[in-house]
Amino acid sequence: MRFDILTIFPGFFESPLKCSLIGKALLQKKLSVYLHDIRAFATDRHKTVDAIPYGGGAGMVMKPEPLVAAVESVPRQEKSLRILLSPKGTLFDQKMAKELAQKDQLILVCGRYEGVDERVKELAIDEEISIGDYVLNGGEAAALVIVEALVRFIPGFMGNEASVQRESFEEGLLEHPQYTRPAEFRGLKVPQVLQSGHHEEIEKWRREQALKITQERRPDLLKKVAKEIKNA
Ligand code: 6GU
Repeated sequence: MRFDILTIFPGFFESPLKCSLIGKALLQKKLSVYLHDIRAFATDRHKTVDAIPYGGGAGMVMKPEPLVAAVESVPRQEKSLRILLSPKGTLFDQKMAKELAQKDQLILVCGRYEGVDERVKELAIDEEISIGDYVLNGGEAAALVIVEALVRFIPGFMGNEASVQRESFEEGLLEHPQYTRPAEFRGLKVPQVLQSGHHEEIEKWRREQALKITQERRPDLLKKVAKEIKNA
């Protein structure tokens, strides 16, 4: 899978892309990430990428010319999608991650300032995506979130394929509690059932715990699962 990230802060991505499983996958060429500096596509002396909004108001708006030129400079693969990261976008979730992971290439455009000129969306963007109901200074952190959520679907990325399926949200529920050794730590014991070796009982306990924590913290997810079952 190939990611092209368009940003005015390419340096933002350097360290996170070097670390951990993503860094390893990049070295192994299971994944490629190309960074594109939007400012390099500004044509004036000052390399201007933003300007004041028509109609007035606070903040700056990203100008259309450098942004559209930057998107158009990216070579396209067969199954490719151009995404604008913005707090006004469709909410990103695990279902969307799974769908986007089927693409060959994602072109991630990091919005900055108070927004981007609306015409950019018509000319050079297929989808607008938000990662949650809060405001970030720009789409850079959101682009990293999307890369990290998607690479987990690349075959061989995780090393342990089963864990992709089992984890939170894959079944629409939050994950059950986990324990490792020692069996007792500062007087706190690992639940007996997990030490029993009784696989059916362990599965039953985990299912109950997942339902309990989901009911407590995310009752909205339980409603979503119920609806999916009804519609199946
Ligand atoms: Cl994608 N961008 C910005 N600026 N803020 C956000 C966001 C994106 N998603 C949630 N908040």
